Amino acid sequence: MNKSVAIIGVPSDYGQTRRGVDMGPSAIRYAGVIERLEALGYTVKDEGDIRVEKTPIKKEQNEKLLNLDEVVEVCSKLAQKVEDAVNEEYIPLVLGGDHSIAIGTLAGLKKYKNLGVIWFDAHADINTPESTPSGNIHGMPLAVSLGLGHERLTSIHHDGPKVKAENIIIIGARSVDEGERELIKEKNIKVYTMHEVDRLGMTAVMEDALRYLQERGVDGVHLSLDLDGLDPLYTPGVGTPVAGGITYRESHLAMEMLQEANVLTSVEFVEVNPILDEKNKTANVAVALIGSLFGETLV
Ligand code: 5AB
Ligand code: MN
Ligand code: MN
Ligand code: MN
Repeated sequence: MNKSVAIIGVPSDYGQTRRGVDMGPSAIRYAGVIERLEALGYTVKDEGDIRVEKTPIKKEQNEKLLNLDEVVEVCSKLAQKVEDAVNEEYIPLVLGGDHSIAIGTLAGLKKYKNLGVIWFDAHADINTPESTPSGNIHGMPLAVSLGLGHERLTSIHHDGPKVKAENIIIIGARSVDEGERELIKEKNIKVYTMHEVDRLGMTAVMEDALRYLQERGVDGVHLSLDLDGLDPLYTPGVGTPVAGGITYRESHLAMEMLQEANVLTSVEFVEVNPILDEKNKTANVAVALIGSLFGETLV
C-alpha cells in the first residue's frame, strides 16, 4: 500500500434530513485518525475540510431530490480535491458527511479506468429519482455513479458513468427498496446481504469479493464504508440505523483482509453523526477500523 494518505473532510449533511452528520469529520479527527495513521508509518497530509455553506436543509418528502444545489456544489469541490490527491500520489481518505458525498469521491477517481468499488452498507444506495422513497440523495450515490439519475448529479466533474456495474460489490445489505432490488437484478450487481455474511462467514465473503475484483482486472479499488453497515450496537451514531448488522470483529476482519490483499487505492468513511452518537462511540469505531485497514495488527 502507498504510504502517503491525504485526509479530506466533507462536513456536509445535505444528502439527508438529520443535522449533525456534518460534524462527522471533526468527530473522526477528534478520535485520533491522524495519530493512528502516523503511528503506522504513514505520511499524512490533512487537507482540512471542504468549505460547505450552511443553508437550511429541506425536508419536504414530496420533493424528488432534496438539497440538489448544495449536493452538486459539495460533490464538485470534493471531486477536484480527490483528483488532486490521486495525481499527487496520495491515497485519498475522505471523511463524511453523509453518503451523498460518494458521488464526488467517485467522480474524482477518474484516473482509474476500471475501478472496483466495495460498498460496505446496510443499504444499497442505488435509488433513482423515480424509485426513491425519501428524496434523500444519500440513498442514490451508486445509481448516480452508474450514470442514472439527475443530469446535474451524473455530470459532476465529468460526463458519463464513473464506475461499471460489474465492478461494484455491496456488503452488509439488509434494507433495500423495491426499485433498488430491480436495478440490482437488471445490472447484475454483486451483493452480499447479511444472509450471505451469516451463511458464508466474513472470511469467505471477503475472499470471494477480492477474487471477483481480481477476475475483472480492476486497476484500483475504492472502499466506501457507511458506518451503518455495522450493527447499531457498535455504531449507534448514524442517521439510518438498521438492526441485524455486521459485528465489530467481522468488520475488522474485513478491513484486515483488505489490508492483506494490498489492493486499496482510496477510502471513504461516512455517516458518522455525533449528535446521535453515544460518547463518540461511532467515530471511535471508524478510527479503529481505519487502523486495521491501514495495517494495524493485534500483536
Ligand atoms: B445511506 C433509503 N433507501 O433511499 C432511501 O445511509 C435509505 O447512505 C437510504 O446508506 C440510506 O431513503 C442511505 C430508505
Ligand atoms: Mn446506509
Ligand atoms: Mn450509505
Ligand atoms: Mn445512513
